[in-house]
Amino acid sequence: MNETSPQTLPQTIYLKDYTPFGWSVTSVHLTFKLHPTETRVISRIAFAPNPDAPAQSFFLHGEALKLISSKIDGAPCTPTLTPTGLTLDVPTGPFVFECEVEISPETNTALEGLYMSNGMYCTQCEAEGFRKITYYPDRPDVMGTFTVRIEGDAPVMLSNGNKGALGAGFAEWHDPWPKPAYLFALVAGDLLNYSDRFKTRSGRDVELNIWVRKGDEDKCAFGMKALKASMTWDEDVYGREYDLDIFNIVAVDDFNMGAMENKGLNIFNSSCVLASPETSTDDNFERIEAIIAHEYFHNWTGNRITCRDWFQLCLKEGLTVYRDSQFTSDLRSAPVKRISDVIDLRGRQFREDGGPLAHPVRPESFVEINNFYTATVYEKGAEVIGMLKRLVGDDAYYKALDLYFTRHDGDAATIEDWLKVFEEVTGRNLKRFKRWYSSAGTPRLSVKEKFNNGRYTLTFKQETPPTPGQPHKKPRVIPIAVGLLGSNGHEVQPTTLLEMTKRQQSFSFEGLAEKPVPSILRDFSAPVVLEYERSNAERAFLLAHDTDPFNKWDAGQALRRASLIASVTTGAAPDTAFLDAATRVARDDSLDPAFRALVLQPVSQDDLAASLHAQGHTPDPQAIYDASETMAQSLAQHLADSLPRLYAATTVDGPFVPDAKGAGKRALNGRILSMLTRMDGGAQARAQFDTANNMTLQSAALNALLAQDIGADQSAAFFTQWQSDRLVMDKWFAAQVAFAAPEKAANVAQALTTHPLFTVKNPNRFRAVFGALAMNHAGFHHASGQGYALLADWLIKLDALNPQTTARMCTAFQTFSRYDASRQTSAKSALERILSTNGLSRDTTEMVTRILEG
Ligand code: B3K
Ligand code: ZN
Repeated sequence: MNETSPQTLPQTIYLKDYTPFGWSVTSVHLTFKLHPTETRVISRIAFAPNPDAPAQSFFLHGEALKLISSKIDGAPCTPTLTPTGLTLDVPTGPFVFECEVEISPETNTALEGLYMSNGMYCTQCEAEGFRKITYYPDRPDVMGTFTVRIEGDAPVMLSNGNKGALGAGFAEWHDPWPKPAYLFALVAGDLLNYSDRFKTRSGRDVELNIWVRKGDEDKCAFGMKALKASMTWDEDVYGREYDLDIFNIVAVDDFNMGAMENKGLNIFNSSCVLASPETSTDDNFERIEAIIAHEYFHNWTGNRITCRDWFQLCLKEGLTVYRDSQFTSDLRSAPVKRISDVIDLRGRQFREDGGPLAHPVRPESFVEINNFYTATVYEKGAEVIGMLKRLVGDDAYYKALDLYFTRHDGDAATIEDWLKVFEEVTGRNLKRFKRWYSSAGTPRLSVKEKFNNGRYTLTFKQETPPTPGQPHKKPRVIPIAVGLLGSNGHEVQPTTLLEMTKRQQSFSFEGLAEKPVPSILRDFSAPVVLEYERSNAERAFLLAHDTDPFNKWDAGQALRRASLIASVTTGAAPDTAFLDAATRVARDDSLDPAFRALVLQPVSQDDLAASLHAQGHTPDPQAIYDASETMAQSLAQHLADSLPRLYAATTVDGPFVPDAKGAGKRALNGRILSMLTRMDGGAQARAQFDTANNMTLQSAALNALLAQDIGADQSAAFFTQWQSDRLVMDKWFAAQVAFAAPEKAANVAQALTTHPLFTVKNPNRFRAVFGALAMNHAGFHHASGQGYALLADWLIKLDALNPQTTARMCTAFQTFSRYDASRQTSAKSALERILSTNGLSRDTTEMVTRILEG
């Protein structure tokens, strides 16, 4: 299923080359005659010349299609076929193009286009999968109204829009909203529905369904609740209502990503919708709620207003991530959500921005667009919107959004359109701000302070290191939220927003009685690396007193990080300033348990490697691992006396409720239990494992034991208990690799690939093993080079089946040049081995080339 033959050089597509399509699509009729290997797709598409487009020849995308017949205005025609589509002479006025093609869903292992998963037909068209279904102008700026007829023997046959005629062996669907082909979807199979209804605020009665395989019906209630909460929230906060009579969600086991926002027919990776207390952790519940919201919110930000071209991807993704994070903050805890988002941003986006794969939030070129569904487009894209909202204020933000929705409803829009509504509503010039969209790399913000006669001055300097193709960076607009604390811990200056626009800029505060302690970048007001060298005493002070929860947490992180870096570079013992401060937080019952859990959470070893690298060291993954272990052990010892009491206090009475309150307590349970396990030889964890009545507590116990290499019995018991539940089995595969000691990780992963339940064809299972290996920092980067070699072996195997997931997993290698010469040599040879594979996909070729060329 490779997309490129080795002879064809992958072509680069540029933003600057955008030209509108020469025709518009007025209507699309599709008939599917379903068959596992010989599905027939009959299309009737009405085209009209587009007066705004330059003259061009008529071209329709199409890949891996067997053309059976084609007609123009009812008369047979003979298009010229190429590997990427067809060209044809067409009449000058409007015309109807009809064709019949044959495709083979069963052999489609790439999971793009129409494919099969456990006997069920299913589609994934974003970004460019529709061209594997039929010939079509497969680009987001071409929108048409679709009418679909599905013929087959499946009991349930679904497509976008509202229901049409339904009879023996067929189902029809009509979507009244014009849409690009990437939002097309079809599902057919033996499915059951969990249903409900929702009344929109203007009175539309909407049928809601979650479609699942038999046996999964009891895992839909939470997803349905999340869907209804999302529908209400979007009405309340953004004034956006649902616009069809039915909203369908389908769970599918084989899926390349989390979920897809097809109009009226969202398709979900089953791991992102199915939930039950026995099989899902609190993290799973929160993620499911957020993804359901995210896909639902796309109905307006993505579907009603779509993107002109794929370079504008952040227009829908950044905004929709921003909206789903607001939703989670409103439903759960805003500080906890902010802290978790920043952990994720630093872990994934900063890592991308600082390496060979760095690219702007709006990239200017690509080879394979699927390679640009990245943390930068999504998460940094969302941060840019957060900054904009901070700069213009809440009122102007919602006014601008209202204008955006009215002005661009039905459009395929651009970032320029988006910024223009803000300029019009606020009268601001956003030219400089726009650099956030065009310039890659994470700005480093350094700070100097001065205190003189009651005047306190902060001088900031911004510097963005070069990124591939962008050696020089212009200064950006950076919103810096600052508060000041007095020596007694009281706030002497509440949060103020400073707007930095220059390379270097000073801001002063007058009338202060003493030199304050600054709390800078509150709520993480901009996605930058703050370089402010403070004393550990000041950090401990902020951890104790800062009124901003994010900075309070970050002060603890900074303390822990400084101590770990000192251990790695000088062999210093864990810093007592950190141990004392963390102990105080852990014991402070007035603090939210979720917050305490976050303070006690270890610093990511990959982040430490990045910090060491930024400071000019060559990070040694084993030394980082050892220092992290020593730190965890010391903290457990420091807290030893309190651990039993703290552990007991994490008990949640009554039935499991996956809300923020219970989840916070259980998160703290996990942290305390992992410390206890270091002190009691695992007694408490074994007891918890045996009595747990929910997956959060059960997996916390298993993980704590596995981390100390004393979990073999529980792992076996877990397997016996859950072997028939595929989603829980993914946890089992992942945990063994994630918690393996560095020297064992690759062997454990390798052994798991011979397990009867391992399959390279299911992305969830593949990611469970190899995603976990890539996340085991010291294991993946082990000096033996085994981690690199093993991942390369399996990426080569996977690429022949599924290029998209392969390319994505290549990102594990993106940091290889941080490490020593011998590791670099092993990583390079693994990458070169991938690259020299015969028939390697365009997706993987692009990724590996970019990583190697850095
Ligand atoms: N828009 C989809 C992602 C499509 C990825 C294509 N490789 C899901 C989402 O962001 O909601
Ligand atoms: Zn999205």
